[in-house]
Amino acid sequence: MILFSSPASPFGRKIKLALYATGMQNNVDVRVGDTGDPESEFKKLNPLGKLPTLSANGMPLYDSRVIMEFIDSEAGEKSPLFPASGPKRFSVLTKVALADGAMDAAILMVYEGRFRTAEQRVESFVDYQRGKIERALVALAEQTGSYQNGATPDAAEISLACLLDYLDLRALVEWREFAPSLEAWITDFAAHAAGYQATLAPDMPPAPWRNAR
Ligand SMILES: N[C@@H](CCC(=O)N[C@@H](CS)C(=O)NCC(=O)O)C(=O)O
Repeated sequence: MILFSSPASPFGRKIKLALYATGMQNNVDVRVGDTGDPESEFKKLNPLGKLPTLSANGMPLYDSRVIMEFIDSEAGEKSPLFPASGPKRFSVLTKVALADGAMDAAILMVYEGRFRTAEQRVESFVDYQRGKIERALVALAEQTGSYQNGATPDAAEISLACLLDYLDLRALVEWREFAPSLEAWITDFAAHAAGYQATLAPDMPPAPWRNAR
């Protein structure tokens, strides 16, 4: 299997952490996809040109939620990613949608700076996206208890960790203001979730739970 991602992609990191959580991290060849290059190999697999994209024995899979489902099904009954059925399953799926939606808003804030000049910047658009992130953080903190030390993370916990670290990487929103309880949570997550340090983006700002790189 080939995973196209990029070192800073929070959605790509979800997949990397899911591979660790299921013990499948060595089954995948991770390659860098360049979203800015029209000729980048992964765009032949994913016409949307988005990362992550997985080639599973030739079958293209995207987006990150579909790939998470694929990893879950490959891992079989022992997969920690999604409860099999019932309210617990839909609770995890909805938390994933919430954290992923905040990451989408964060990416749009980054792209506002990347694709528009300073004169073209639309502040109301940036504020609109920031509002989504801030509300999501409050809700995620309300919904998230302590991380179960030693337990492998589920898909919702993986998305939440990727969101918090991406907000720090791009310095988009000071999440500790809106979700102070998540600082203890991510400290526990970082200490116990396999692959946490190995999958951090380069150039992450320091935090007590991150090893210096
Ligand atoms: N809903 C998608 C979002 C993926 C996404 O936005 N990825 C970013 C990189 S982190 C990307 O590929 N951006 C390029 C683009 O939007 O064209 C998923 O869950 O995989």
